[in-house]
Amino acid sequence: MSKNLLILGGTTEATALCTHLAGTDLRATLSFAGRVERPRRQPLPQRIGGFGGAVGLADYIKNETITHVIDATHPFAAQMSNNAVTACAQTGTPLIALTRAPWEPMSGDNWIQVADMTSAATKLAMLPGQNIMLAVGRMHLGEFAGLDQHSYLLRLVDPPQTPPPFARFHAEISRGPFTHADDLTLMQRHNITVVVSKNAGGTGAYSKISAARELGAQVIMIDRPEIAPRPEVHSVPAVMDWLNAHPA
Ligand code: 3Y8
Ligand code: NAP
Repeated sequence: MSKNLLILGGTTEATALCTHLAGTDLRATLSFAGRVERPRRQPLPQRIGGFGGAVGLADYIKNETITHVIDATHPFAAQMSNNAVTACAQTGTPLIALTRAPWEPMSGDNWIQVADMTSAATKLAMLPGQNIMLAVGRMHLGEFAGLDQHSYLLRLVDPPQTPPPFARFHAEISRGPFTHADDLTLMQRHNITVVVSKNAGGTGAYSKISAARELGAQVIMIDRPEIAPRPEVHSVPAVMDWLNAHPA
């Protein structure tokens, strides 16, 4: 039977994999959650929207005769990744995760590492008024509501449908990947003193971290959530080697 791949996407690495696969004769479908208004066009057939939990994903795998699943989602997309582990175990489908290593603090960095979004908000609550770059996306702004001693620079993929829960904020509407020079200019313009960031890893979001180092700003770095064990690789060639070692 010929291979029929399902790629769980939404990251720079997923885009690189899709671009590579488009140049092969492998059949592949890219899947997005449908979180943003206009996901970046990719050179593969794509589907948008949830599957309906691990059960729905297992049904999709069976109905579409998927032979391999490649989880190239973001390290904070823990629910999707855990569902993929469950559904692939239930259906006996080979699964590989294409991930990127967490960022590590470097000399000159001023990081406070916290376990999760709630702990990041607790840290902010203890600080006197700061100019905060809150670059954790739209879905978690509510966890920082009420900390109005601060002013906020919010970076969002789409314009917010409801006003963000802050007294003083500026919403920067832009999607990455971002560059060091642009983030340095943006953060200087807003006199940023603290950056709140997920430990996303990879290159697409690192620019705010390197810019913070240059500006001497503090970074509240949020550790990744736990994900069930699965085989992981960090590059497109390693995914291709894995596919060659796992015939349909
Ligand atoms: C919908 C699909 C590519 C992929 C690009 C990467 C890099 C740029 C940096 C900051 C941090 C943040 C956020 C971020 C980055 C890449 C990558 C990455 C962070 C798109 C995309 C989708 C999403 C969903 C979106 C979340 C949000 C998170 C913004 C496409 C652009 C903050 C994560 O409005 C919302 O609901 C946004 C939701 C999940 C986190 C959150 O909780 O709000 N990503 N981002 C995917 C889907 O529907 O399945 O349009 O390309 C993809 C990318 N975002 O191909 O070049 O690889 O990480 N995405 C974080 O890391 O903290 C921005 O501003 O510095
Ligand atoms: P999540 O919390 O792990 O997933 C919540 C639900 O969204 C999943 O159970 C699934 O719904 C659906 N879903 C998530 N990713 C999907 C995909 N690629 N294809 C189809 N359905 C998907 O995920 P998230 O953190 O909201 O991330 C959503 C998407 O944005 C992912 O593609 C991720 O790669 C991308 N992204 C996320 C971040 C981040 O910071 N979280 C950053 C950059 C990109 P069902 O249960 O109904 O199947």
